[in-house]
Amino acid sequence: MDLFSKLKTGLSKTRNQIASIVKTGPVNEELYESLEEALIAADVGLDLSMETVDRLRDEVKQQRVTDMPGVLSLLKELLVSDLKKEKLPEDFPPKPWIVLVVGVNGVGKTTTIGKIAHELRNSGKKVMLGAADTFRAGAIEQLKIWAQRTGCDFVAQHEGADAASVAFDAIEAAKSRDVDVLLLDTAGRLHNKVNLMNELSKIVRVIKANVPHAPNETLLVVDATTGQNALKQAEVFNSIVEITGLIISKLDGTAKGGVALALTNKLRVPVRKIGVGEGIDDLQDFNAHDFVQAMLGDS
Ligand SMILES: Nc1nc2c(ncn2[C@@H]2O[C@H](COP(=O)(O)OP(=O)(O)O)[C@@H](O)[C@H]2O)c(=O)[nH]1
Ligand SMILES: [Mg+2]
Repeated sequence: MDLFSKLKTGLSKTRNQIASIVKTGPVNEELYESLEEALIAADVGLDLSMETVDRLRDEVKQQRVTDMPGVLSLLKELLVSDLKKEKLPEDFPPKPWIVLVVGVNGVGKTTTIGKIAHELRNSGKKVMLGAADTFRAGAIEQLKIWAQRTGCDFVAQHEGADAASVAFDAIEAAKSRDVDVLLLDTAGRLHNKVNLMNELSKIVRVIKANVPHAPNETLLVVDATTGQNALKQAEVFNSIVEITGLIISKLDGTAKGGVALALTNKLRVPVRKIGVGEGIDDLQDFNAHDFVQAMLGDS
């Protein structure tokens, strides 16, 4: 199955719901209510769903659209433009480019790092993985396997080591080995917010002190299957580190995609990538147009 098909499978529930609404008849208040319900059910969030449908209603009036396909294509345009609220990444950053990857345990950080490393290696970059999730030995080992699989340099200490000290080692090594991109894995123990905050802030301090232009990206990974819970996670992490981009993982395992809209709206940062499986190639660039198409379908 190609990647876009996987994404489409993940978003099929939302699409089917939209399709059945579209079949139900005339453009009237009931239609708007159904669309609002569908967006809420797709995890777009209550406020944003209402606001989106309000804007849709205005657009429909203004453009004098009277048919259902016209309404749907206006909705798609609105959603695509909402998903493009992006700050563009720096294209040619000075080396090493440091990407800090954060998120709650189990959302797919380490796997995503492996997939990104694979992409970067394919584009000819020299990549290093730093194991700043020192909480479990298993986490270090897991990242090491990804490093071997993708042909990346790897820097780690032992289980329980100071995460910021691992970051420091990795930065030093990245500089001396002329690495293009250093990807730093971190632990995400949300149940202990003070520890999490101390650990992540310290890592960021160490990065900034040693590479003034970094971190170039701080990516928050969220698991799409957690739905609106992802918003709470985003809020917590964004209060600790400045999130610059989002990765939505496990979109192959969910019927809902609206969380992408909800998160972009909340943090005002773009979705950079989406995860659509556990394999090395199961990472897609986020394309707002394709995403909305997969969510709403052709109906
Ligand atoms: N189906 C699916 N599984 C994923 C995806 N990304 C990660 N996983 C799985 O989620 C689990 C936790 O991933 P891991 O990278 O260890 O999460 P971490 O604790 O945040 O580092 C693993 O079993 C991964 O294979 C994805 O996009 N789709
Ligand atoms: Mg991990």
